[in-house]
Amino acid sequence: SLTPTRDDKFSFGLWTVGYNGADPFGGPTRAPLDVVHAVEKLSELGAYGLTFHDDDLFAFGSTDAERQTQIDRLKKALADTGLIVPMVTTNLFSAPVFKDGGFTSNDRNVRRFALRKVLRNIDLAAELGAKTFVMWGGREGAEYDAAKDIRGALERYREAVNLLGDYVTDKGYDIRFAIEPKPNEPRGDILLPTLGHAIAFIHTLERPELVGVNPEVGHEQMAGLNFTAGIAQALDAGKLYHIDLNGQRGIKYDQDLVFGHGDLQNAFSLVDLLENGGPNGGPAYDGPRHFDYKPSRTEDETGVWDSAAANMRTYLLLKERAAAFRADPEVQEALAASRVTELSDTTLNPGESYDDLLADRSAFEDFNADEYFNGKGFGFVRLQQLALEHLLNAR
Ligand code: GLT
Ligand code: MN
Ligand code: MN
Ligand code: MN
Repeated sequence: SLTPTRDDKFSFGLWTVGYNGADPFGGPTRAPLDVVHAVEKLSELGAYGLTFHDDDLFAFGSTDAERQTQIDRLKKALADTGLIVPMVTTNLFSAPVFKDGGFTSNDRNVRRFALRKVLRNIDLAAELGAKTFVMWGGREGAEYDAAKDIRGALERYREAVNLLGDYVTDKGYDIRFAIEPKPNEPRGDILLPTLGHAIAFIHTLERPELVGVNPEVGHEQMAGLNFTAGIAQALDAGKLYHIDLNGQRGIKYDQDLVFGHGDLQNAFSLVDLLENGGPNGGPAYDGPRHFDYKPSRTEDETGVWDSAAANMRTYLLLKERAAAFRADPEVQEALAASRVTELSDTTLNPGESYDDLLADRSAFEDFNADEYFNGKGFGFVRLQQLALEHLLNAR
């Protein structure tokens, strides 16, 4: 069905539908969005979750009473609608104090303040039942090579994440962390610029099992990378803890378009992977389908809700098309003809050793590499055209 339900696990950042249209060249084009209204509308549209930064819910510098009022208003709206908070994150980038970063600012006092801000927000995340805590370090980086000791910054990043791991463990919180990579913007170069960098970093932590990644479609594509391929590697590493879905058109500033409004073919292969890419053809990922997009500043409030609905509808359309793609006997035949399925056969036989391989003359001495395929192609283009035709609903 193309009507979103709670079972689809669609979630939205409060900062997404709440984006007021301000950009580096112009001010807001929309009025602020109240959290209670956001919860009501998202629930009505069929989402199951709302996510937020501390500063989205209560302004930076709020008094304890102001903060509590907003938390109570959110809790009531959640209770009234049944929406949940699957993920929470902390804003370590908007306030001027974070201009050189939070966990990795050159200024030690800023780093200590950043940690306190995050610890406080982890308590709130636990209180609201969030299972994932995202860390997007947009200000962790530099414009100038001499300005940042990158190895020192990585040590401080590690110190911070290790401390957070100790904290949730000691408190008994059922929370895992997800690092969100981005290559640049707002910093000239951001630390942990791609999901590959982040996964390598995670393996240096004291509690790597508590930390995964939250890759965003547009962020990997800003680096010219194939998002679906990156997600496959994150799944291979067991590190896909959360995902930010949106659209991006090529290597340029972070567009945060509606999911599918960028590279549609890659969005199709992504949904196919998430929904049908498990070992037995089932879902490869069962977490929230989280939309991190920005309703364009040309839109009014109607456009905000239209675009929120568009994200979910596009996901469901792609899910439908991907299922049809997998079910098409001609696709199955083409996959076999292209030897795609053969890649799941191990290269050595069970029990075969390198000695056995070295003794196998058919693998080398008698293997005529020039003649082996006899000019035969793999047929990948035909396969891709079948995918495209399913995507276009032409089959
Ligand atoms: C910010 C960023 C997003 C991150 C959010 C989480 S904040 O909007 O551009 O990609 O996911 O901190
Ligand atoms: Mn983005
Ligand atoms: Mn963004
Ligand atoms: Mn994001």
